[in-house]
Amino acid sequence: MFNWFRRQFNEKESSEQPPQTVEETTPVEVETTETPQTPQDDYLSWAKTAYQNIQQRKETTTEESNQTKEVSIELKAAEVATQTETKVPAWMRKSEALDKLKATAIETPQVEEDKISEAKPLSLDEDFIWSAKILADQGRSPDDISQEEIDWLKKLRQGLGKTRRGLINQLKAVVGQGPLNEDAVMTIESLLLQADVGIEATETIIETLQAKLKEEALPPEEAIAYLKTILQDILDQPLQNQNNDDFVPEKDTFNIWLVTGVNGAGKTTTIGKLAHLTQKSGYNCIIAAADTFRAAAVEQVKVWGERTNTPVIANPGKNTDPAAVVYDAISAAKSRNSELLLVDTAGRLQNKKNLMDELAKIRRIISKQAPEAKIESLLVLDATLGQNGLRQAQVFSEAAQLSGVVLTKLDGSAKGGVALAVAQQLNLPIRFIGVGEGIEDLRPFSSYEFVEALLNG
Ligand SMILES: Nc1nc2c(ncn2[C@@H]2O[C@H](COP(=O)(O)OP(=O)(O)O)[C@@H](O)[C@H]2O)c(=O)[nH]1
Ligand SMILES: [Mg+2]
Repeated sequence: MFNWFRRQFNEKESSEQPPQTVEETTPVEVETTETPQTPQDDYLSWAKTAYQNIQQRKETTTEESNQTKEVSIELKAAEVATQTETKVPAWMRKSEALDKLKATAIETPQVEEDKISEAKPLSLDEDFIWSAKILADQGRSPDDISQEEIDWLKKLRQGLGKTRRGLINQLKAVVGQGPLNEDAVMTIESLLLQADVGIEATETIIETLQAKLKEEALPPEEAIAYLKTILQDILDQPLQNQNNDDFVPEKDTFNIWLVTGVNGAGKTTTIGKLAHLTQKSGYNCIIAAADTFRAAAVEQVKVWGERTNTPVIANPGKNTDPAAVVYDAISAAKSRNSELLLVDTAGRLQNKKNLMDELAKIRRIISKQAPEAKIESLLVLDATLGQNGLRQAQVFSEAAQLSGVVLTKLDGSAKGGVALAVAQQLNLPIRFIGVGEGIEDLRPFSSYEFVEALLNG
């Protein structure tokens, strides 16, 4: 099982594998050739090895592949049989062969169809190689890469396409021209502001870049590499005041994640995607439907609960107290030994004071009912709103003691630069990003991958 929070396969599972299959899943070794390889060759062979290992893992873990093997063994046996039956009259052999053909013709395509619907086709294409390079550069080994990681990086790259095409490509062109004159600085400034990077982060970027380029003339490639490190530093800066670098639900602890944000930001969708991600990463999860302000909100959470096979605690009554729902959810979580409770909250109340009071009340209930719990409070921000979203964020940061941000809808936005504004202006780390409405379209945030997808897509 691939643990998305730790970005590795869960250890428990690998040790549980019977020894016979271990032999089969032994990672493919990179072929060592005596001639020195160029970095491109290295990446390509890394990608090929990762590709082969993913294929191999798929074959050894899916039941379908066992069926295929059986069928192919049968087919071979049938072939042998026809070969040995040479003494049988020609007309008989023909019909027998036809029967066999019919039998296998029905069987084989079925297996293939199953396989296709079960797993997405994987091909060693440009997307795969790009994603593989990103993983290789982070020191990952080609034998513990999951296909999902490749799929995700592909999505991330596509999701950031609008921002990249609109602005970042031009930025690359300017930065890549050598020392920055005043014109260049102005161009960079306006490009960053258009991508909603925000004034503060834009200033930091330009100052740092200029200082470096005054020190030494960097060739275009290196100037861009340097720009990438500046962006990554800005994104990572808020992590310095956090003790949870990777946002991982702690094992053997009761984790409670409060999900806040204005209406339509994507809270409920994020909760659904998070429930899916935590379940499939090996955690036991439960949801509290504490947005009781709108009746439809509870129904929406329930749909996600069904989709992800996650229990949802809700109160069917009208205008019920959200804190009471959270109270019930904590009891339910404890009796089920849940490791993670996700709390959906209302995005809009009669006024700002009500909203803040309600969030404060929920937090009080949590502290009282689950003092041992590790509480995190996530603010969901719609990237398409750019800087406007940040202003709303201020209200929540006062009320909810935020520990991080979920940036949604990057796929529909040319304002992907807002990630940098979040880090710089709110001083909050981005914990997850959403690049689509689908269940797989949300993953933990990686500043490295984000910047690569933004500048090197
Ligand atoms: N394109 C895109 N749409 C999203 C994303 N996240 C959420 N949405 C959509 O945004 C809309 C509002 O989401 P919802 O979860 O109901 O927001 P809430 O009011 O904060 O709970 C829905 O139509 C979602 O499908 C995303 O990452 N990309
Ligand atoms: Mg909602």
